[in-house]
Amino acid sequence: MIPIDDSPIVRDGKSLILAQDHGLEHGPVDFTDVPEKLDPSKTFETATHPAVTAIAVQKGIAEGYYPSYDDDVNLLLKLNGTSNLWMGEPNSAVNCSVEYAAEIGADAVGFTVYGGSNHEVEMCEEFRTIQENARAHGLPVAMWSYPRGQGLKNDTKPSTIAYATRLGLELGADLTKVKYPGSTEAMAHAVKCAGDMKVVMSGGSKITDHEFCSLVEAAIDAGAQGLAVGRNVWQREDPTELLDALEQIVFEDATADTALNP
Ligand code: FBP
Repeated sequence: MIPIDDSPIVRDGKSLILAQDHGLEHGPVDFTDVPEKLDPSKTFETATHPAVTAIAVQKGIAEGYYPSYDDDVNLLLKLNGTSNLWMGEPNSAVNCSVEYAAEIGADAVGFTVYGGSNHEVEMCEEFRTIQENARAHGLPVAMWSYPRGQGLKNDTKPSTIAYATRLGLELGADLTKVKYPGSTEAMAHAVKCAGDMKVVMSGGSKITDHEFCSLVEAAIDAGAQGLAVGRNVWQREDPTELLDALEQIVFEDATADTALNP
């Protein structure tokens, strides 16, 4: 097993993952205000910013666009995903194997688990296969740990997020991505529940630069090892300034105020 700290998706123990799987997860509606970003090469360009340690995309996007960026961008390939057209209990179809991810040059793989869903058992069993195959290929595994389902009305409750990080640790993820539970204290508890596994904060819908950087600062202060962000970066016309600030907050422990007003 290769320690995740030796993986290219980690720099100085931290990660800043740029996610763009929204066309599948949410549908093209996320691109309404930024139609030019429907072209995935724009997000691959953004991922060449030095702050970004990996881009997280689905197989079809990776096949088409990653070959032009494989020297400049690290690839975290999502191996399952679901669309907003699916109206059932949360579930996510496995749409790529670890073997194929390795073949197309992935540096890590990602997998969503909806703990608490009526499909939790099959998702955890699928995760087992992915995790063991990833170990065999020397690829780190990132879990999108998003407890949700008919019995879970609040998916950012502190106890739910603490359970989400613990689930990642116990199932063998190297890094687990969770939503921000609303306070530094709650995030610190969720990080503690994760043992030696890395925890990164999920982005959420777009807010102002200052609001977002303050949230990231709070998560880092709580011990999180970075973030996996989508809309808050690529929905900006030019995300360079925000990425400059995030680089300082994530990797240099700067505050949101100093990072945004250098
Ligand atoms: P955002 O930063 O835009 O929230 O993206 C992170 C992410 O995990 C994506 O990988 C995924 O498409 C999306 O959030 C899922 O969001 P939701 O909470 O609506 O399922």
